[in-house]
Amino acid sequence: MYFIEWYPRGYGVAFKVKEKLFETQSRYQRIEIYETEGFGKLLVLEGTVQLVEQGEESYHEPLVHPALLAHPNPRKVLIIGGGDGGTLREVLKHKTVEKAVMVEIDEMVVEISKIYLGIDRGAFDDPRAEVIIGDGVEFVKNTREKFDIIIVDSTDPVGPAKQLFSEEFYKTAYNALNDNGILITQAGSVYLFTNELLDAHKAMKSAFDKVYYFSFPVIGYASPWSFLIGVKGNIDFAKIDLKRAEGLELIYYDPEKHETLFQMPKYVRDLLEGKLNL
Ligand code: AG3
Repeated sequence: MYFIEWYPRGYGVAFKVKEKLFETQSRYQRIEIYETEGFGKLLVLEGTVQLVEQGEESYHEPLVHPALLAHPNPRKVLIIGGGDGGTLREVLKHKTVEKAVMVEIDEMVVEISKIYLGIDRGAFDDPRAEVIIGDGVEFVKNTREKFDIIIVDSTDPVGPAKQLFSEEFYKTAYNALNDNGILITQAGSVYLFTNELLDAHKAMKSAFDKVYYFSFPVIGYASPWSFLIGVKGNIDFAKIDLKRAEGLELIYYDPEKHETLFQMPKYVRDLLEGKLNL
């Protein structure tokens, strides 16, 4: 038995699976959990791979740590999405963090992840964590709180997540950041969602003072995967505080080699920099 996620142009990512452990239709999406042969449990939303237990750090580490180490003193962090708790877990590894608010639209994802995955490894019970079930777009628009970091751990830019890649959202997120702040988002497969990456990059550029991008090979996704960073104020995302990286216990992202994050296939870099058009 196999689970296959089909990307455009007939490109597939497949896992051999022992069994389907759970399936339901929530208010927002189809949720499935499989037991794979070699990677532990697999979480699938709307037919797209969200994570495999053995390898999820290859997504959560680059999503969280470069931003938290580039910021001089990240105390308040907002996570949009991230219902499985992996992002929250990585954020709370940072001692500077006093409060991490996670706004997830689909309560079922949180509940099912607690039962079948447990990858939050206790993060949901951390006194610094606050979980809100609600729409991240609305939350960012209406909140009076300001954050040092906003992390968008969303599904692909279709359906409910589409708004999270728009200029309008990035502008409201900019306002919800402190004077020096960073927003980071997953931005899709470099080769197979290039248009979506370019659109999100353009939208972010019209909202933020500086925009960075990087790619990372994520287990279970059509790699390399892209990440976009919007900076409010004057933070240099290319430089991190190595001292604060001590003791983080990382597997994939290597703070000592932070500069290697920024490699991007040449034609994609040219597209992003406007030197080449599709
Ligand atoms: N967030 C989903 C990233 C996008 C995956 N897309 C895909 N496979 N087509 C992951 C949630 C983990 N916290």
